[in-house]
Amino acid sequence: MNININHFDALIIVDMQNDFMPGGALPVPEGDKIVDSLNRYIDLFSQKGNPVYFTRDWHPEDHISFKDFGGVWPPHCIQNTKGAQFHPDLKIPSDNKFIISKGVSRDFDAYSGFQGTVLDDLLKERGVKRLFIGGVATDYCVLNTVLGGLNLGYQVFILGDGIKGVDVREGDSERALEVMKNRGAVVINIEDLK
Ligand code: VGL
Ligand code: ZN
Repeated sequence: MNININHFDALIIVDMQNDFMPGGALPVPEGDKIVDSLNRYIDLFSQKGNPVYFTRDWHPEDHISFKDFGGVWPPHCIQNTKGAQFHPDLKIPSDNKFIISKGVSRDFDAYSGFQGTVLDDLLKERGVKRLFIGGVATDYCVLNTVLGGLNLGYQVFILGDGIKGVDVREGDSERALEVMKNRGAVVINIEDLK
């Protein structure tokens, strides 16, 4: 594939936070292994002046997705904790950067970066048409952010070399990829971008 990055393209990096990395509260196996690859995408987009959005899980300490409050997950990504910070090696650019917090109020959870956020408004304001999405977890927040983008009318590319899944059940990430591709998302690698 040969894709020219144009003015209407945006990069979206999903939930690359300490709690989702090995050693964190809700680790994605090898989640840290995609940092270098994501940094290459971040460099490419920021050099061209294209926007880079970083979504983050940003929960209150009594969030409904936590086991003690009726949910299924251990406590993770609690606002203003180290676990909620981005991986220290991720190259967060100083300009063309936007941080999108989700799952911020106690009674509402969001696996999609579009749910309860202004992401769609920010993208539409800029005239963005195509989204390039990577990060974690393939089978949760990447899946739902990709489907959200497709539903809102964006063309979506998945960073094949920049995603990792949890696989609570074996094969979840593979199945998530099939769902995304069936809905029209296209898997690319860094070599496909010009
Ligand atoms: C996520 C589980 C709970 C994710 C967020 O970012 O994929 N997974 N909260
Ligand atoms: Zn969460």
